[in-house]
Amino acid sequence: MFDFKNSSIERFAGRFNIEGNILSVERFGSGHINDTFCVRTDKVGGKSYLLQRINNHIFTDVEGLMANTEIVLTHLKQRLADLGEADIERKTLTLVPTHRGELYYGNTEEGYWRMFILLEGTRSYDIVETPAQAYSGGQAFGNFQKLLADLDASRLVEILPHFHDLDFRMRNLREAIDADGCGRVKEVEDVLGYIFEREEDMRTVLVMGSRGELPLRITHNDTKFNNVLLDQDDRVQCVIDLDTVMPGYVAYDFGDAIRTIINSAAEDEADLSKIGLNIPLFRAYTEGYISAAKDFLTDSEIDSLIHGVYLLPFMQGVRFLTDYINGDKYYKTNYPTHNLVRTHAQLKLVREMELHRQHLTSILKESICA
Ligand code: GN1
Ligand code: MG
Repeated sequence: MFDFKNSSIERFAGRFNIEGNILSVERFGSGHINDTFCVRTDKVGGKSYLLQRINNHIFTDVEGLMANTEIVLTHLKQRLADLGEADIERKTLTLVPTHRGELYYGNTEEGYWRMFILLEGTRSYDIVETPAQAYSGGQAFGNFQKLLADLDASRLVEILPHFHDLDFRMRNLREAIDADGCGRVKEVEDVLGYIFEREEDMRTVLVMGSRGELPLRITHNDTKFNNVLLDQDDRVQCVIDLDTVMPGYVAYDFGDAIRTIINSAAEDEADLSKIGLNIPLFRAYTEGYISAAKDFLTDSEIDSLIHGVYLLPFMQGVRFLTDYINGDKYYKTNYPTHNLVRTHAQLKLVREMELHRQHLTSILKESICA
């Protein structure tokens, strides 16, 4: 667990090329992997910054990760400039280099650190509140895919291979069960039964991909709604968290966004009765996404979107459960059964979706025809 004192965090912030003297450093955001801090300075009217400690147990190739981030940001800025957009600095993240001109600072003892400019006047939502916000989110991720469509994927390191490959995730789960390092398998037998029953149905996107029906595009791969910044009027400002930008199928990005948007409760809600589907938000996100992506999506990709919707909460449940069985080594947890509670919450969402399968499918069809 992270236990640096604020004074040492200030020391790391001081490695970067910031304007002014540091006034304060505070924890920021709700990510499960990296540690993020907001750094404010005494420069009047000056910028504030986000300092992040990269989780190098997960992102073992920090050099590759940061090279990817720079390639993606440079491409996004160039494409926005080509389109004649104003205010590009507020529409993409901007890295702040170290005093030595490097993209990150770090080593095995002190950890690995990077810095971005904080986009003032923006906010992210862990739970979506209005259809306007959901629509903006859909536009944001649709545009993101569109802007990256002409980036040569071979320039990017595949930073976490097989990230959304269900077969890989199921293999990890089976290995965790076989090892049963913490003796937790016994208490999760019911959940495992539910997962194995659905495994084959959930392979549809993989099957479509292996038949060559789905193009690999550069996708975001972590399209939780809180990875979009909206402005004060809930218009799209910027897509954040570029750590997992890699080749993938659009159904993965669509499904992961819907997973967080359609849920009327938090990702880790313990009271399962609170987990239901907010259908108007599903419709709004879908319309926003299709409005941005309809020019480039193929018919098969459109057909794949609904399968992504079931797959992503299912796969997230599998990932949380695997980590629970392994003794909570991957995700940050706030209490001992946190990963199990998260698992139940994700699988409840899948069950709700199964109940509303026809309704969701018809909304998708309507949005595409609109
Ligand atoms: C992690 O970093 P964060 O919290 O945005 C995870 C995602 C999961 C998400 C679940 C690199 O994302 O894949 O969907 O938690 N990122 C990684 O909330 O594993
Ligand atoms: Mg992330």
